[in-house]
Amino acid sequence: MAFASSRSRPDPAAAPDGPAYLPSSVRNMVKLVVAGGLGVGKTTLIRSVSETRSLHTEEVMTAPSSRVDSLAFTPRKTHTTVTMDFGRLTLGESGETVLYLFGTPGQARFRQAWLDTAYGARGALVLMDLRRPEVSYEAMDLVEESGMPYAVAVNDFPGSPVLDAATVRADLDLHPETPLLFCNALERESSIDALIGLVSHSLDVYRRNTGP
Ligand SMILES: Nc1nc2c(ncn2[C@@H]2O[C@H](COP(=O)(O)OP(=O)(O)OP(=O)(O)O)[C@@H](O)[C@H]2O)c(=O)[nH]1
Ligand SMILES: [Mg+2]
Repeated sequence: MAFASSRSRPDPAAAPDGPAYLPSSVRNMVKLVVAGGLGVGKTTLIRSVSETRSLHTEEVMTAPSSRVDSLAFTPRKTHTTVTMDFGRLTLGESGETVLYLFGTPGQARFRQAWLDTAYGARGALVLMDLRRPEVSYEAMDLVEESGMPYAVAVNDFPGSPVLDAATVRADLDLHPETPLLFCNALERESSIDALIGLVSHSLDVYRRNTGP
């Protein structure tokens, strides 16, 4: 299924009732999670795409936490998500599908918050930093255990190894049906495209499971 979306962020001043209200065109509401290890760009992606002012429960990273939460690859990072991020994005030619985006914490010690945040989601976008793919393995395990459809999105950081899709798929041992997508979480366009890839895949899986 093809999806379009408004590529420019709505101007709150242009809509008298503001973008906080759902337009009457909306027919489908879909909860998705954005998952992945510490610092892979979950909060950044939701901030980039959300058409409403996104919400974030973040705490300052402390000196003691630096012993377990390595910032070697993201030295400018000052905060970490401790419960969730939340944003909204409308898709479709006439704005008929709205995505509710929930970002999860990245660390294993926030597992319960991860499970609570992901509850009821229809799909997951697992972000991957190819400089350190192992930090997202636990999130992939959680997503697989949950049984929800998911796609893997490689987030483009400076210094990321340049690998072709076949190599990444093999390295991550991805199922042939799992979409492998590429994005830059700092950019709205490629992040929306990754979410559209996930939605299309999730729809295919649900249609197949529920029959014609
Ligand atoms: N260059 C580049 N930097 C990015 C990208 N995505 C995120 N960053 C930076 O990487 C750092 C970590 O991003 P976050 O969005 O906080 O990562 P997170 O996955 O939410 O992290 P936790 O909540 O701590 O697990 C921030 O300083 C971002 O600005 C990207 O696509 N490209
Ligand atoms: Mg975060």
